[in-house]
Amino acid sequence: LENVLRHPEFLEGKATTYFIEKNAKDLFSFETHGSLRSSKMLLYLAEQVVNGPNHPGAVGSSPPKIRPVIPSVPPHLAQQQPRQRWRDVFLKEGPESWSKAVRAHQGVLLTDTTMRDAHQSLLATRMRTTDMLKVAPATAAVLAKAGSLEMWGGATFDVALRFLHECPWRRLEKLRELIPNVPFQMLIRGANAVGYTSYPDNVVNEFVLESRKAGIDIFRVFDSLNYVDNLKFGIDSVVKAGGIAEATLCYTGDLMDPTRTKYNLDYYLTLADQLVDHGVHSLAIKDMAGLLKPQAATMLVGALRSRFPNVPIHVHTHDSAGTAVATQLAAAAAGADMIDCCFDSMSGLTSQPSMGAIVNALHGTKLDTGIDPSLILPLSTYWEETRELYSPFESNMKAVSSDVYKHEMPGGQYTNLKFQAASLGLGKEWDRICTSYAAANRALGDIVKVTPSSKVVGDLAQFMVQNDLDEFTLVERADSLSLPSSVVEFFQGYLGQPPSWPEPLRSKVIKGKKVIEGRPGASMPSLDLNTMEHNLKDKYGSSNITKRDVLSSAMYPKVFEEYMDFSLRYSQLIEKLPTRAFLAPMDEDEEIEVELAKGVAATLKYKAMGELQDNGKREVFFEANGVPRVVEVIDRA
Ligand code: BTN
Ligand code: 3PY
Ligand code: ZN
Repeated sequence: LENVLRHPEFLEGKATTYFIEKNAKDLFSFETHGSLRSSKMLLYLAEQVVNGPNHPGAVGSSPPKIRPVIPSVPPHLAQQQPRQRWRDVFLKEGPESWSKAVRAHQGVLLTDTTMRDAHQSLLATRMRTTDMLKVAPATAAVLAKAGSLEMWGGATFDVALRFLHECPWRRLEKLRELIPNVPFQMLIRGANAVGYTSYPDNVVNEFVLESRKAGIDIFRVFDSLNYVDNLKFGIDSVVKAGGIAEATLCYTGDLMDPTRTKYNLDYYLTLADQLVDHGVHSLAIKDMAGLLKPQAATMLVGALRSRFPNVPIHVHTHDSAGTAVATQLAAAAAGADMIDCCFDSMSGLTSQPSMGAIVNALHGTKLDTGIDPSLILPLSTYWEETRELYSPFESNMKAVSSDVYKHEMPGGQYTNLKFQAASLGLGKEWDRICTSYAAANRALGDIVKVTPSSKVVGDLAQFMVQNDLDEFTLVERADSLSLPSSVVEFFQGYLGQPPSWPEPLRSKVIKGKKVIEGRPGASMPSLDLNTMEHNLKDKYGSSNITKRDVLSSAMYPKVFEEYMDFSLRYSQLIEKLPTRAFLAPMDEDEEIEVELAKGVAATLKYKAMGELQDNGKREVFFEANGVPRVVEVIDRA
């Protein structure tokens, strides 16, 4: 207390909400021996015991008490120098040489999506950094010859901050330390960066530059409407930052269906022409919903291969209807250089195809992936056991479904929307929502559906079910409806320009409203990141805010603020809690180990909870390294 009273900020009357947190190092010696931070961690555990878990979307069963077996680094690989081929070529010779080397390589290169799209598509994006770090050394060894690891971007950025209460940048930095040899790849929503709306150009440019500095090598740049001006802007941003610019064609519709003329071969080739002319290091086909049938992959990859002999082609798909392994094998046979898959136990359903299936299928052929098939299983077992811990976020999807050809919902959106619908009381209406999703898509002019345009379609679909509308009554009554804001903003042009606008619906919706022509970022004023940094430092203390935090805040102001409040209240150590203890209240006498600092571990045991006191609080009893500790928390029941 004396330290507080003598502190200059306190004496000047400047001590506000965050005074203690900001100045903890001066006021207490706690930070050095970690006991303040471990008290904060106990507070988190105690609150969870008294008031139950607080994890929105956790509707499945409680996580079991298991400790996944961490795969060891195979000894024969541990003795070798880390194989650095693909990352080395890029780092030493630049992105153009990387493109040439990839084209010259005979086998097909794998991208492992386990740490990004697989858990985004199966587990509501909830995989925590700690569970990735445990398997990182073995991954670096086993996947040393892989083309890349997709381990960042998409929804992971938002979900890490919002629900996992951890810093996405730190995830990237730590994984980079442990996996220096394999190229890291991120998914970036072009002008929407890793958010749901358009951001000022300077925010996207700074974000890409920082991502590059933090360790991203390959940037898969897409636009949710395949809008070429947004794509070109994103590509320029990556090229300026010195990264590998992988321009993306989002795949929708059905190339094999001659009646669907909007997204035909000519559409994709024309788009690819514009991107390749602009200058790209790689071309991706992004099949976010799993609609790319094997024959369509043969046709599309084949056509792109002969048109662009020097550009690497990279294919991404989902297994929603069950075709994904076949699609990737067809893509590889037609000349794709890189194909996406993930560890077997995280594959299938709305996720990517199985690595084990692909590696074994191609083993010994001229398209051999270079990955040793016998080394995949220990990692797959690790992910299988780890996945168990995330049982609260499993959807109850038991099998693939060719229904996806009707609704065309992206894999990552399927389970998410199902949960959203349930929380709006529309759980029993899921079939209607799927039908309505298809109708909403037609009403919006048959657009590419991927974040954020997929959210527009999903919001409209739910609105149509709630208001008992079909695509015809929607248009008829559009003047008088209060449509979801995402839908209105889409029509105003805030996401950019689709190939065509549906009329008369658009005119009815935008009547009297501001309309954006062309690329939204072009007319947005820059965000003053320096002032933002200054303000954040003022609020949270200068040692607590980095340039990367400023970018998190620029994209997600409120989420970032909540993340900071959470970490100041409970400390950043929460990200080191074992996943079961993070997600569910500890049982009596359950013991966990947490690494407080490098080489310093604490053993925490929950003992008991006291009676409800008159002040509405309860005491919660723990042992920390055998020493009794008591934490008081408010009982909110
Ligand atoms: C896609 O568009 O391809 C995937 C959709 C991803 C949806 C993510 S999951 C978490 C977040 N919440 C949403 O409503 N959408 C995103
Ligand atoms: C995302 O944007 O998060 C996606 O996964 C798109 O498919
Ligand atoms: Zn995907």
